[in-house]
Amino acid sequence: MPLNSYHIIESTLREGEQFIGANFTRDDKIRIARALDAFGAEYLELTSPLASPGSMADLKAITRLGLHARILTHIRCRIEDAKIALDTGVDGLDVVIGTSSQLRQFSHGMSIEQIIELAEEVLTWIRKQAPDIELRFSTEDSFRSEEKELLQVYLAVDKLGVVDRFGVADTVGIATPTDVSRLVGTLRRLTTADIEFHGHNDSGSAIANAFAALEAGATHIDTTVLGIGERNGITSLGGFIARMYTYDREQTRSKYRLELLRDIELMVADMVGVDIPFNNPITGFSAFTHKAGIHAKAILNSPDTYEALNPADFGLTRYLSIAHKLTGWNAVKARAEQLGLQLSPEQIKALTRHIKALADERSLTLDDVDELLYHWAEETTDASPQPMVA
Ligand code: HCA
Ligand code: CU
Repeated sequence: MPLNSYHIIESTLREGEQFIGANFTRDDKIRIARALDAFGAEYLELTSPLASPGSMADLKAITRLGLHARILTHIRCRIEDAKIALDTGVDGLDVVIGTSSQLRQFSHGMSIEQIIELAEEVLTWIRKQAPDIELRFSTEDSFRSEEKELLQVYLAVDKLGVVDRFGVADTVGIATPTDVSRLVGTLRRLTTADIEFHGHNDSGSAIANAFAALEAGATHIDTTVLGIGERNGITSLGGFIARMYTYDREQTRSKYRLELLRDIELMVADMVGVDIPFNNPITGFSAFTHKAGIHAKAILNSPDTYEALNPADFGLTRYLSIAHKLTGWNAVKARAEQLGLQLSPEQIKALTRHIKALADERSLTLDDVDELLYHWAEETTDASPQPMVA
């Protein structure tokens, strides 16, 4: 099924600031904002100006950078918050209020009726003050809220005709793709505004859930670089991009500057004191390495046999690992060619057997294999080269 055209709401400067290791300076925030803008993120969401005086000053500074991306800030459903946020020069407000029984009981203490009343008052007030501002209304912990009550809230707000977008949030990361599909699909049928999905990754489903949201009619997806956020974070920008690229390569390549992804991740990882995970989509260190001989052979013939993503599109290169017992002679031959060495097919096959036998005894490095290749190539004039002990 064709997906709606969608937009990324990049929240590294809001949700990402809630990551335990994050303490962005003004300069950090400006570098992140510029990098994400260059990447092509359509929106940047920033921490509420009410969080601290520095947050307010940073927000104002970023609205003045003249970026392509629209600048949003995230506020509680309160007129006082909206008043202050509107003075910062942002393009849009993301208004949120908790609707689950947990949040109603332990956070703000309001009933559904009171939530509806407040939302109506605040959203109408904002729209009156700022007819052109982009206005989003979201419920926090949407997936642990009673569906009936949740719909009461969204339908009441939809009737006002003042919001551009509804948000749904899997605040504690428990939704399945089917849950997301159902809720987003229901909102799609019953309401008229765009739909944004914000999904936490506590059970590892954040990327799949974001995709399910798009399939069900969502138009905006929240991401952060490396998925950083509260606890273990939300849908990661890179993971989401990998998901969308494998769904529609050409569209993804034309929407975003994919070759910038790795540097953006390295920059943010450095700022928040983490490494890029080894199994990260696209940029994890093993994402484009191939090991088994069977894989290596096919990759040498045609990389897309075992690569759904072309590393070159991300400014990356693939790596064939050959120094191990699962190696194959095609891979060893390719390495010999890379080194400019002349070895007969028989020699390559014999050397491959030798590498496997050695690897059964101890772990090998590429240098070990290269040394063997050079040694065998030197002996190439001899009738029977003697295996060197590496
Ligand atoms: C939080 C709030 C939020 C808000 C999401 C949104 C969440 O708990 O810090 O406004 O769409 O996960 O519910 O990040
Ligand atoms: Cu969140």
